[in-house]
Amino acid sequence: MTTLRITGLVASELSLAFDEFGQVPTEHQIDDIAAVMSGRDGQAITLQGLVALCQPSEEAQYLGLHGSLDNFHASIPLDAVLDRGLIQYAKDGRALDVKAGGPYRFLIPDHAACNTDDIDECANVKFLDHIEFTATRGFDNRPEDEDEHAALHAKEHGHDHDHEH
Ligand SMILES: Nc1nc2c(c(=O)[nH]1)N[C@H]1C(S)=C(S)[C@@H](COP(=O)(O)O)O[C@H]1N2
Ligand SMILES: [Mo]
Repeated sequence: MTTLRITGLVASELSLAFDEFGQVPTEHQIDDIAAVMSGRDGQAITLQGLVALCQPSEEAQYLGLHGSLDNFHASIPLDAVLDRGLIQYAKDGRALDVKAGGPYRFLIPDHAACNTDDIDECANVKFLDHIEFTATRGFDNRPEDEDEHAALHAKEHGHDHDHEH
């Protein structure tokens, strides 16, 4: 079973499996992502729910989002996403397929357009397998312009991508 590792400045480092996402209390569950993010569907827990589980320390200011499958990484200010960030773990009640960006995916309702802000669409990290709480900004290889987006999409073989730039 693929797990999501949670490490860094937290009281409890975790390795969460699909079943454990389902067991997160209802108050932190999003049963239909479409209700908060149009055009997306599936099930998620809120970032607040994750924070309740791992209890980051006061020093944790950045969230490192790691997708090791394709070596994609983002590091974003925690404050800016704490009240809206989601971790998608399912679609139609089943584990999220890699074709849909699984096993886990970070999603930010009301994100900015690519490259216009720290909290942009590019930070919706697919193939998420590791979240890291850090004091300072960590490694981030999000594309920085149109050319880098084009190069990234050219590399995407076999993944669903209906995204136009
Ligand atoms: N692992 C991974 N996550 C990724 C990317 C990527 O190349 N690899 N591309 C990012 C970028 S640049 C964008 S704009 C969004 C696109 O998400 P979509 O394909 O669901 O529209 O995914 C982001 N998440
Ligand atoms: Mo992007």
